[in-house]
Amino acid sequence: MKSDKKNVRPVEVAVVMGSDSDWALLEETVNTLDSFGVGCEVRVMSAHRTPDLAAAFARKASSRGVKVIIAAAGGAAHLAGVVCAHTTLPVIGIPVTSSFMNGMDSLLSTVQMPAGVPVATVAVGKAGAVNAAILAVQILALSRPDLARRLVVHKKTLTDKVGVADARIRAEREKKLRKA
Ligand code: RP5
Repeated sequence: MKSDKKNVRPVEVAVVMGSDSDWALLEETVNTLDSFGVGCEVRVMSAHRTPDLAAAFARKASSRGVKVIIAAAGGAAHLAGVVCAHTTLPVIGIPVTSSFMNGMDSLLSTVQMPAGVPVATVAVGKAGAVNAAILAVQILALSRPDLARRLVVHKKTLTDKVGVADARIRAEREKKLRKA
């Protein structure tokens, strides 16, 4: 498919959000996809305010070369479910933190899909925004050895960070005990 002009990579992941008020969170998703070198497109559309656009976008996504759709919404968070209703592509749902129940409403609206129409729902908030991108990369990596290698490096980075944190906390504790 055509590349985004600012992004020469082919677009393989579509990131859609229910409102531009979700963008601060979704930037985490896009930054994570960028860090893996995965091309994405970013769109604002709503299950409630632009239902025809959301359905048409989902129907055409596969023929445009999109392989995974990430959909984020808050409150009565139906966007991922509506998108999923109109495509056979894998759909990952991000529940956006909301003002009413801190995202519990978004979580349940996104995750409680009926049998046959799965939305792979990630955690509420930043962890979910990052994990949605990583899950999308893991799906793409099934047929992309370069991405599979990047995921191995990513895992090692996580492990190394814990090692550094462990050493720091133990050193601080030993220092405190020596002073006592
Ligand atoms: C949802 O309603 C959006 O995804 C957003 O999280 C929430 C509030 O939207 P705005 O009123 O800020 O546009 O559809």
